[in-house]
Amino acid sequence: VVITRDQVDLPPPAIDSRLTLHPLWPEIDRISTEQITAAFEEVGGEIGWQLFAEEGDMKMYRREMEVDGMVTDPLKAMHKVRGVSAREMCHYFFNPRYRYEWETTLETMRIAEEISCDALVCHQTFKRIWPASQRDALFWSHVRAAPAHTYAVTNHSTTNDDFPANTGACIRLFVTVCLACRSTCPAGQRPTRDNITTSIAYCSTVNPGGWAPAGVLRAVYKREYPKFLKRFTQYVVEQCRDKPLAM
Ligand code: 16C
Repeated sequence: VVITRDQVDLPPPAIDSRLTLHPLWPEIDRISTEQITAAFEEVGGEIGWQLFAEEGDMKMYRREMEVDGMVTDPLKAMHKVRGVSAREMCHYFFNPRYRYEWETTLETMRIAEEISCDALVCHQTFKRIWPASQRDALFWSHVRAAPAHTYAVTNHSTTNDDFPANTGACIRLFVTVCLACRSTCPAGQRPTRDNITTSIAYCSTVNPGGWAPAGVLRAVYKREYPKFLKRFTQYVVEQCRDKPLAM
């Protein structure tokens, strides 16, 4: 078996011990656990989820919410992708090396801290949405395995003295994102590229951190979230096509 460079840094099956020694670990562990549990909860039971985009297996829901007059609508998306594993999906979402290839809202990205092979702190600036000010974000990102062929990435805003908020042209936004993926294949069969299906639950809450016109903001996310999920899943399918399946 030839191990390619792409596969050596796949999400680990167990938490890296360097992460458990880091001051952020209690928060990273608590929020990741909460987010992964919530990601797989059905939208049907909860009141207020409105379907706003649907295409093939992809369904996107939002709940209208405002905090201090700012739109902070939580988003929840469900999708199904064939031919790739949960671990592969999370590898491409977590690893900053691939980010410019699928993330279209990005202007710049810097790694503020490499905590462990499964956690880092990332600073990003985004394309400006007229007429609002440009935004940036500083968030930890953690990838982990969970029972039942599940992998998940959680991103959550944090602080770092080297990346102070609201000092330059950008307003700092706050984000909590979880991409949770679960792979299945027909009972009694060994998973292969031809029989594997991965269910995706993507949850995102963005607080714009300062004034942004509500109408523009809702119009932008209604366009950008479906674009992101379609583009990202398609990107992973293409990246994996000729590689051995990584479970
Ligand atoms: O989860 C996603 N990406 C991850 C890796 O980058 C990470 C990023 C989270 C940040 C999400 C906030 C994005 C704000 C973008 C604002 C500029 C968009 C300009 C586009 C116009 C060409 O977890 C995938 C994220 C997909 C993002 C979809 C867009 C959501 C917009 C939400 C409203 C932001 C308010 C900005 C106030 C002006």
